Amino acid sequence: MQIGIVGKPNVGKSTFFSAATMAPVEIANYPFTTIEANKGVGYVRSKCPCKELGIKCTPHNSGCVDGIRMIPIELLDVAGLVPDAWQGKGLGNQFLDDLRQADALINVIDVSGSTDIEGVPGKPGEHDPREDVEFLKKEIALWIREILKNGFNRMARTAKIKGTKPEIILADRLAGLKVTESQIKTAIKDVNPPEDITLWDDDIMLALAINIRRISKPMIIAMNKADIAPAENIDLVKNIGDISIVTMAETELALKKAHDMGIVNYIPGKSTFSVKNSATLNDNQKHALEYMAKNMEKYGGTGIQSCLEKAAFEMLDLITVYPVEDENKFTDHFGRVLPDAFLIPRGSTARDLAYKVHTDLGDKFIRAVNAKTKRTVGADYELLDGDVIRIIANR
Ligand SMILES: Nc1nc2c(ncn2[C@@H]2O[C@H](COP(=O)(O)OP(=O)(O)OP(=O)(O)O)[C@@H](O)[C@H]2O)c(=O)[nH]1
Ligand SMILES: [Mg+2]
Repeated sequence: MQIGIVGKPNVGKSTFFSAATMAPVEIANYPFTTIEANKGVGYVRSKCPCKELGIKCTPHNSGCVDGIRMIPIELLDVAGLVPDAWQGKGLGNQFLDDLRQADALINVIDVSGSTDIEGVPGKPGEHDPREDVEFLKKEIALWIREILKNGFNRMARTAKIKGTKPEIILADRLAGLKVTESQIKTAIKDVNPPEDITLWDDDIMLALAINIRRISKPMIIAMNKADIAPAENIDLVKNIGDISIVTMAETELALKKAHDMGIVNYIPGKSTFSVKNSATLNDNQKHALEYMAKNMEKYGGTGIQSCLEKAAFEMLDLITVYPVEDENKFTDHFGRVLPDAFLIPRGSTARDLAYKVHTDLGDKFIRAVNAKTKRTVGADYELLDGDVIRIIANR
């Protein structure tokens, strides 16, 4: 699973990325600081079955702190996008190509309105943050439309003669974009275009592109720089009706660094932190920490952790499952207890999980055992959040 961090330049995408992954990346108050995409790993939290099962886990692909699993999720920080990027403006559409593999998008916006549509700094309240939301959706849709249109006319004529289904033609255009045929089918149904696909014009293609993006790359809005935002700006963006969350990426990054330096105790996702030894701090540090504490109280935290979790568990509707080799000891081959936590879409089956562990395990699947209940389940068993599963396959 990969989440793309997108938005206009200078809104705090790299700050968000760095705070979530703790990877050192370039951050600066001017547009186009990031040119090459940054790839890294962030974490989402989910209750580990160790407590409920009364066992001590030895995590391998993830971490477990006090019965809370920290499960890895891939993040991608791309270059800023300006209006008409799809036609090559700004850094152009190269970075749009970086987003091909993304399963969901976090649109980081400057809710303070202190940067214009191209990311040039100004004062809070000068720019309408709703524009940051609308232009981005349009740019991505226009980019998808260009991909759809490439070679479409010729294919449409052949398809008309052969009677090929339109979703097959479109899926072929969008190969490599992580869009499924069934998602395209849903998008076509929503647009309801003429049956004769040779009649599909630019407007129809745009409507299809908008729907394909909405279905295949759902988007959450991170209302960043909330610490300096006029209160009414947050309401304006909320009123658009999209899934959104208030964020303060700079605060999250500062707190994580202060935690690593032993200045504060801060657990990501919490709405408070504690100062370890205030006697050692200078006045500037004290003021900065007080300012951060006040903003966090106002918004219930920095929003970074919640944003990732909303994206994973609400937008993508992922659940967590734990494959094991021994259903009695809950261990893998090496005796590690509940080693791996996998994020998988709700509705996935035991066989889907087998394929996720290893192609061979999927191909040679015989049956599975629900390790919590010790019941045997079949290939079509629909996994539940927190399931511990042993897969039995042919050797
Ligand atoms: N006040 C405030 N400033 C922030 C916040 N997050 C980031 N910034 C500042 O915004 C500026 C831009 O941050 P970046 O992370 O480089 O932004 P970006 O979106 O990656 O920019 P490009 O790579 O140029 O597209 C920097 O000066 C950050 O310190 C925040 O939550 N609050
Ligand atoms: Mg950047």
